Amino acid sequence: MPKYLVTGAAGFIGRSIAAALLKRGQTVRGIDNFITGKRANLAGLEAMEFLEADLADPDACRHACAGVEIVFHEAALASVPRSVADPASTNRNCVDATLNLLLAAREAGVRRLVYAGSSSAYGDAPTLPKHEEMSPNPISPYAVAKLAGEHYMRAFTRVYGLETVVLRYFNVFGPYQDPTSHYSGVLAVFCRKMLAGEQPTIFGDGEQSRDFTYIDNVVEGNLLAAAAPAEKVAGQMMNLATGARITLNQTFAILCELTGYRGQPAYAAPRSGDIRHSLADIRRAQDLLGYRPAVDFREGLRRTVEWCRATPGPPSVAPP
Ligand code: UD2
Repeated sequence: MPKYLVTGAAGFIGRSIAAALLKRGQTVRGIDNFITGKRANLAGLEAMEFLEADLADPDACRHACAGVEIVFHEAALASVPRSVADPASTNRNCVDATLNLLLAAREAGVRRLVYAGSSSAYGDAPTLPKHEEMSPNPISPYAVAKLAGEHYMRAFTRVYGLETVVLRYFNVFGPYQDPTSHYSGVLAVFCRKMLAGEQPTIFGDGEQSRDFTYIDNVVEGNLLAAAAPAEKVAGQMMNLATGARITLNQTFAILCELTGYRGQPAYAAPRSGDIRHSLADIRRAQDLLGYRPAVDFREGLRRTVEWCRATPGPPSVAPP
C-alpha cells in the first residue's frame, strides 16, 4: 500500500510533489480527473500508482485513501477568472471534492492531510504583508471555495482528530505549469509566449504585484508540513511564499532579458475578481516548519524559462 496520496497528481503542483516523494524512494498513489491535469505530466512518475477518477465521487475518494498515511490535497480548479465564469464547477471541484476527501480520509484512518490553500483568501485588504492573523476577505468564488476547504480542515482536526495542515500558497510558478488555458497562471503564459516571440497581454496597468513563489519552495514546504510534529502543526494554517513582491511590469522586463523578447506588452482591461497587491509574511512557516524559500523569484524565473526552452510544449493561447 502506498504511504502517500497526492490529489491532482497530473497537475503542476501535484506532479511536482509526487516526483519529489518518488525521488526520496517513497511509495505514492496519485489521483486526477484530467479536468485541468495533463497526461503528459505523468511522464517520469511511472512508479506512482495512478487512479483516473474524480474526487466529487465519494467511492473514488475511498479507493484513493485506502491504506494511505499522508495525503497532499492539490486537486482544484485553480483560477480566479474560471470561478467568475463558472462558480458551480469551482465549488464542486474545490469544496465538494475536499469534503469527500476528508470524509474518506477519516474513514480510512489517514493520519495527516496537507491542504493547498490560496493567498486569495486574504482578498483586497490593503495591509501588507498578509499575515495569518488577518481576517479572511475572499472576493472571488475561487477564494471562497479554497477558504471553505481551509475551514473544513480545521474542523476535521478539532472534531475528529485528523491532523490537517493548511499551506496558503502565493502564486506558485515553475516547470510543468500549464500555459494553454485562458485560465493559466500569468508566468506560464508569459514564458511560453515571449519565447515564441508573441506579445503577452497585461490585464490592468501592470502595477499590480504578486509574491510569486517558485515550485521547489512549495514542494519543500509540503514535505516539511508532512514531517512536522503534530503538536506544532495539526489544525494550523500558514502562508507558503517567497516573502517578496514584484509588479507585472517589472516581471515583464525581467522576462524580456531572460527570453530575448524585444516587443512591448499589450494592455487590456483589469480582470474581475483580481487582487491589487499580494505579499506574504512567512514567519509562521519559518517558526513551525523551519521553512526557508531556497529559490528566489529571479532564479526561479530563470529556471522556468530554461525548462520551457528545453521542453517544447503546446503553444500558449490568447486571452479571451
Ligand atoms: C490567484 C492567487 C494564487 C493562486 C491562483 C490560482 C491571489 C493574489 N493569488 O492568483 O495564490 O491561488 O489564484 O492558481 O489571489 N494576468 C495578466 N495577463 C495574463 C494572465 C494574468 O496580466 O495573461 C494578470 C492577472 O490579471 C493578475 C496577475 O496577472 O493580476 C496574476 O494572475 P494569475 O491568474 O497568474 O494569478 P492570481 O493572482 O489570480
